Amino acid sequence: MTSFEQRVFSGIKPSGDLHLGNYLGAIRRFVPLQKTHPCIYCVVDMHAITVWQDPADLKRATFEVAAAYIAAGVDPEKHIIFNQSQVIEHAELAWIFNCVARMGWMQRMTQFKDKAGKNAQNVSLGLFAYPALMAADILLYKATHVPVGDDQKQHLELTRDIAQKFNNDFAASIAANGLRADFFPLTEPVIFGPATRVLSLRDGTKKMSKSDASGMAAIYMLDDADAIARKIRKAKTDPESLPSEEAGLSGRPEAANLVGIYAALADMSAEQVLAEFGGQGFGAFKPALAELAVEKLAPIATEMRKLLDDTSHIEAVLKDGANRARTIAQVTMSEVRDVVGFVL
Ligand code: AQP
Repeated sequence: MTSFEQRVFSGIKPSGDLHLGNYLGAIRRFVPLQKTHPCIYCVVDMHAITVWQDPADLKRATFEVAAAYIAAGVDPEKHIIFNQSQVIEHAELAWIFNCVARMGWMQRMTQFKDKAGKNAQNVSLGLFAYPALMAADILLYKATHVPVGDDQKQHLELTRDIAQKFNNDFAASIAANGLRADFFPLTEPVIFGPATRVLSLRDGTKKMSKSDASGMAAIYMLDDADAIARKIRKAKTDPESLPSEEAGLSGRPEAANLVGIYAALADMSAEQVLAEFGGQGFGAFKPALAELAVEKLAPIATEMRKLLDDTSHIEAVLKDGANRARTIAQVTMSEVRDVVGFVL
């Protein structure tokens, strides 16, 4: 069987202010993949509305995510940046996947359980169906690789299950239409290195998140140098000094989190960071981390602010990206309609 053309897809929800977790877990990884793969980076606005979004905030956040992609170094001419709702085929394929995915699979999704909490009867149906839409986002482009943070691992596994079940259920029709038997690829997550799961600065049991009520829990991509330094200074830690080896971080989630952030920002391993800072207390480590975070984030924030001051460039990028994404999506959907048996 011939291999699939290698293609990267990933997306971020415009559901609040972007933070260091979004940057280190996802956006930062988007950039080097451009050298080796055609890449499609989406602002997943249809995912954002699975929880209430004020319409004006949704527009502002959509521009912010697109600005972050561009400012971090994604090239919108060589690759594709667009917002999901402009390519309606995402919704169409998601519906078909709602009919392929099983209730039991969806009920196992830990992110739904976390987000719904005790309120499961009162959240939107969209929040429950979210992973089927995510599978559609990826498979519409037959993407082979998806760079994401660790929290998305289970959704990627579900995407593979949906692809496999679609390929099996419709095997005869796929063959009758002269299409390759493995119609949808089994997509690989790209999750490696430090900071694949950045934790809240206030609570080492929770991930850093846009929807955290405390502004001190996250470093936002648009925070200024003072805010970054203040949040790192006040980050929850323990009284011990840093160990010289990674094993010494076990059972110390807050310390491990700060070391992981330093390692990711400096392009080092956690071992290398500890070789430098082992034996030192947080009084010495936190200012070094703050300085590094400002050095790495400030140029991106400056470029984002410039792009957001006049959104006409971003709007043109999103429109052009949507046109190019739609061209690929329409080919897949026309095959899918044939395979499913819809009369054209
Ligand atoms: N804390 C994190 N550490 C590492 N990676 C993270 N990502 C999110 N939080 C962290 C990665 O960022 C990408 C985009 O995520 P998303 O916006 O689509 O959804 P999310 O994971 O639910 O992000 P948030 O920030 O927690 O948003 P809210 O609070 O609105 O739900 C993904 O690749 C994700 O792994």
